[in-house]
Amino acid sequence: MCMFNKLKHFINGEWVDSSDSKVIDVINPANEEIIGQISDGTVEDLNYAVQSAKQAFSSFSKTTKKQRIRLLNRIANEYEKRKEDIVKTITLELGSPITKSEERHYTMGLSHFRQAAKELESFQFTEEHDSTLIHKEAIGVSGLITPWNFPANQVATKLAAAIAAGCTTVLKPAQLTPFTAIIIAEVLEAANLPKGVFNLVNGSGKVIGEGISSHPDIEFVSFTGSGPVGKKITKNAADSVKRVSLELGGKSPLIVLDDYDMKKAANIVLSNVLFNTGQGCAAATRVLVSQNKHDEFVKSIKEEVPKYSVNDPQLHNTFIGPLVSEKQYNQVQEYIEKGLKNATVVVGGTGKPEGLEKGYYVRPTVFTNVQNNMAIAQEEIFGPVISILTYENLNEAIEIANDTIYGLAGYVIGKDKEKIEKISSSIRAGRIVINGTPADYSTPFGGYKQSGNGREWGKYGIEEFLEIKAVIGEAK
Ligand code: TAP
Repeated sequence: MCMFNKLKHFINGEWVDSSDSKVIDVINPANEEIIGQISDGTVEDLNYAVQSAKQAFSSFSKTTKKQRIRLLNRIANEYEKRKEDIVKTITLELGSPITKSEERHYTMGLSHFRQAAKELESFQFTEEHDSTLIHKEAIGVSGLITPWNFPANQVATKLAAAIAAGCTTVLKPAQLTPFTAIIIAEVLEAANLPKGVFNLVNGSGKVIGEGISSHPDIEFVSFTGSGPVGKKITKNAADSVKRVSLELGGKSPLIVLDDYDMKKAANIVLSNVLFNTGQGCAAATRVLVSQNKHDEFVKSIKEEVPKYSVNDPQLHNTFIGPLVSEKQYNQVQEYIEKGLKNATVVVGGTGKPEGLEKGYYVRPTVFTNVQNNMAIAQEEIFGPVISILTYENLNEAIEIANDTIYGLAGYVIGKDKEKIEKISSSIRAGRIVINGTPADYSTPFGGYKQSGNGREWGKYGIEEFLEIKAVIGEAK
């Protein structure tokens, strides 16, 4: 039975039919049943959306800061009214445990709209440099391409920043989790966003994603997702010299210092990596412990893992739901098989947890005796899989931590301030998290190296959607 039948795109302020009747089924990963359908959008649909965003740009880019602050707050208010729908939908389409959909996913989406409004209060769109006035202007029609792992957060962070900057937008959400984006479109409609400022075209990455990347009337693409797709988007964008902001994957290191309680350290690691069933780009999946503390840490991991229950995401005490799709399930199984061949398994393994044969459930798995050149230490698995490596001294730990193509995040757990400072200044990554401290939405999020080249969240996210103009002689 179809629960969601959302075949229309949102273009130019209205819900419109697709130009083709092809549809995409959306699956509930907890039971593998179809929960609804979306349209498999076409280039024609995309062109209409871009044209409407282009038309809206001239007036929307001239709106005042005050107008956009009011708009962002209206959006946040309407978003709050849809809380129950958003929470339930994220659980249905992503498989996120219902409590996490509420506490984390829903809240992150809301926070970006509120934060963007707050940032605008003090944001300077002009600066004086002697006789020159520097203006920061909306970059233009922006294409937003989002992944499935945080359906509300990923859409909201891009959209809030684009609206704050005065840009008009065309969004293509991931086909695996499109219904949260559809609710957000309804939220924007209810908030009376001027028509054409936001357009939603559902469909595949191949057609709509590539169409956005190469469209001559789109000035900027903000993408979050995998490295290979990010590279493809950059290549497709080259002909029209559009700016591309990439938020890609990671294989983030976490260094545990000897002076910390190993049980507490194990729980910081587990709650970080097992959240969202390991489907997080900044997950701390490469854990470095000293040789002295290795056995104690591994023992703590073994004892603590059972507290993170894998179960139906509708149940309130579930910590780990299913993976999002069969493809993701197979990918994670392949990595666990590789780990079993090359390293020592501490807990978990291949196959589904007992009693959860239907749905894309996996066993949280931890490996030790991992060498840094192994696939499980270097490649993004995007599942609840942790690799433990050992170090002899801090310099070696830092060297191993940096020996990766990624640089999204780095983590340290410990007490010694000097060592923490040395680690945080030496790890080449966009954010360093000390002792599991929760992030604040005004801080930048983004990667070094192959984890990307842009920043999201707070004022840093708004800056991505701006061009800089110097008007020489304008200042007194
Ligand atoms: P991607 O393929 O990167 O999908 C992300 C978004 O890009 C989706 O909206 C996708 O559309 C779209 N897309 C796909 N091909 C495109 C193209 N040629 N041009 C423009 N857009 C395109 O991610 P995935 O396949 O869902 O996941 C694969 C792996 O990527 C995961 O296992 C994980 O390692 C990584 N991943 C990383 C992140 C983050 S946050 N760094 C998020 C998701 C996945 P569709 O609707 O067709 O999928």
